[in-house]
Amino acid sequence: MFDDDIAAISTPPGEGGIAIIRLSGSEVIEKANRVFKPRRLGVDLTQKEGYSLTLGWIVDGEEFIDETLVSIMRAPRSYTGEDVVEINCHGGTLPARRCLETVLKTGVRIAEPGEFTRRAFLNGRLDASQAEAVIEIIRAKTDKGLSLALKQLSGKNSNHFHELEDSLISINAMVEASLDFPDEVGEPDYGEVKSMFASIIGKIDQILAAGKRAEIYREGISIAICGKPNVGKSSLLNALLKKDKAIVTNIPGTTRDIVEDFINVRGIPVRLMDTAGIRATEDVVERIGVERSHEVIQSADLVIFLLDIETGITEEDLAVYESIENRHVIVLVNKEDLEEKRISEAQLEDLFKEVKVIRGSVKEDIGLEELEASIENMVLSGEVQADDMEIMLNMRQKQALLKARKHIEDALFALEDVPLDCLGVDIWGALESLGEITGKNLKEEVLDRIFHDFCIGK
Ligand SMILES: Nc1nc2c(ncn2[C@@H]2O[C@H](COP(=O)(O)OP(=O)(O)OP(=O)(O)O)[C@@H](O)[C@H]2O)c(=O)[nH]1
Ligand SMILES: [Mg+2]
Repeated sequence: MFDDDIAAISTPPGEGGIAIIRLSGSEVIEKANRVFKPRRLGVDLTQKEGYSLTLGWIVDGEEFIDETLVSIMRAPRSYTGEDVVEINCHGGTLPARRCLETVLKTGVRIAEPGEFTRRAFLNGRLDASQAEAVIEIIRAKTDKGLSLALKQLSGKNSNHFHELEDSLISINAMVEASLDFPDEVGEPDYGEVKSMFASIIGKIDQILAAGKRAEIYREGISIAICGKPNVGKSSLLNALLKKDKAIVTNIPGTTRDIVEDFINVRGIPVRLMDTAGIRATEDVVERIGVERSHEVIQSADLVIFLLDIETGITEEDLAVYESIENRHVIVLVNKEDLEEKRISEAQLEDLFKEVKVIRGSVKEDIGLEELEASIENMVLSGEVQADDMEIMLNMRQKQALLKARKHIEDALFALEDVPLDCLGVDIWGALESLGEITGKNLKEEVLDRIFHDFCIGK
C-alpha cells in the first residue's frame, strides 16, 4: 500500500454528460467526505459500504461547487486495490476541474499518468500484461482492436505466458534435481528435455505470430488508390468512406493533391489515400500532384490499382503498373456497369499473374465487398494460421519473448555438450525474460515445484 492519496479527472477533456474524478488511497473516503454535503442529512461517506452511490454536493467551505453522485469502492475490491472514490460531476471542463481542485485541498495529490493502473499492478490487482492492456483499451481504434485489448485485460492471455513458465520450471526442476542429487535422480532424459524445449519455441513463435496479427489491428495500415486519370479513384475513396470527401468529375486530372481519411475495414484501421491520376502532363500543378502520387504509392502498405473497362488497358496504365509491380497490389477493374467492355479476362490473366483482380463498379457498388475481403486477406495473409490465438504484444513484450526464445535456442543447442549447470543459466535467462511480461518473481515458485514434483529430501 502507498501512504499518499491520489486524484485525477479520469474522463477525457471536452464536453460530455458527466465527468469523473477518481481518488485512490487509504484516506480518500474520509477526505472526500470533508468536501461532500449529502443531499440527505446525516449521511456520511465514511459509513458507506463498498459499491454504494451517494447523491450530494461537492462544497468548498460555504461554496457549492457541483451536484454529484459519489461512488465508494473499498479495498481490496476496487480497481487499484485501495479505497477508491469516484465523483461523478457534471460534464465539461469547468465543473470537473473545480471539483478536483476542491478535493486537492484536503491533502490529496494529483495522480501521475497511469498511476492508478500502476497501483493496481503493484497491489496485485493486475499482472504486467493486463496493466499494459489498459492502455491498449484506451487507444483502440476499432471494435476489433478493443476486443483484443479487453481479452488481454481479462488475463486470458497471461495464461499463455504462464504455460511457458510452467514448462521451463519443469525442465529446470529436472536439471536441478540431477545436479543436486546425482545418485538418486541420475541424468535427465535428454530426449524429453529436447522436445520440451522445442515445443516451448513453437509456442513462442505462435504467440509472436498472433501478436503480429494484433499489431495490424492496433496500428492499422495505409492504402493508396492509384491509376491513370478518370478511372474512378476519388469515387472509390468516397464510396469506401461513405461520404463525399474528394471531388469527382468526368474531367481527367481532377484530383491534384493527396486526399486522405481513415476507414475501418473489418476491424482493421486503414488510412486511405486518394492520389492524382498518373500521366505525363504539361500542367505545373498537376505535375506536382503526380509526383506526390508516386511518393505516396511507394510508402503505402498496400496499393489499389484501378483500371477503366471502358478505355481498356492503355500505355498509361502499363506505365503506372510498372511502378507498383513489386508492391502489394489489388487490381480493381472499374466501371463494369458500362456497355463498352474493352478489357478481357485473358488480358487480365496474362498481365496480373499472381495478383488479386476484382471486377466491379464503384458507381453501382459492385465488387466493393470483395475488395474489403481482399484487403483483409492480404493484410493478414502469412500471419493467419489455423490457430485462433488472439493476443496483443507491445514492443517490450515482443522483445522479452524474443530474448526468451534466444535463451532456449542456446540451451537447445548446448544441450549435450555443456555441463548441466550451464543449461540452468539459459533456463533462468528465459524465465527472467518471461518474468518481464508477467511481472512475476519466480524464485519461490521454482523451489516449491522441485519439492512438490520430486519429493526430494523427504
Ligand atoms: N459508369 C461509371 N462511372 C464511374 C464509375 N466510377 C467512377 N465513374 C465516373 O468516372 C468519372 C471520374 O471519376 P473520379 O472518381 O473523379 O476519377 P479519378 O480517378 O479520381 O480521376 P482523377 O482525379 O482525374 O485522376 C466520374 O464521372 C465518375 O462519376 C463507375 O463505376 N461506373
Ligand atoms: Mg480523383
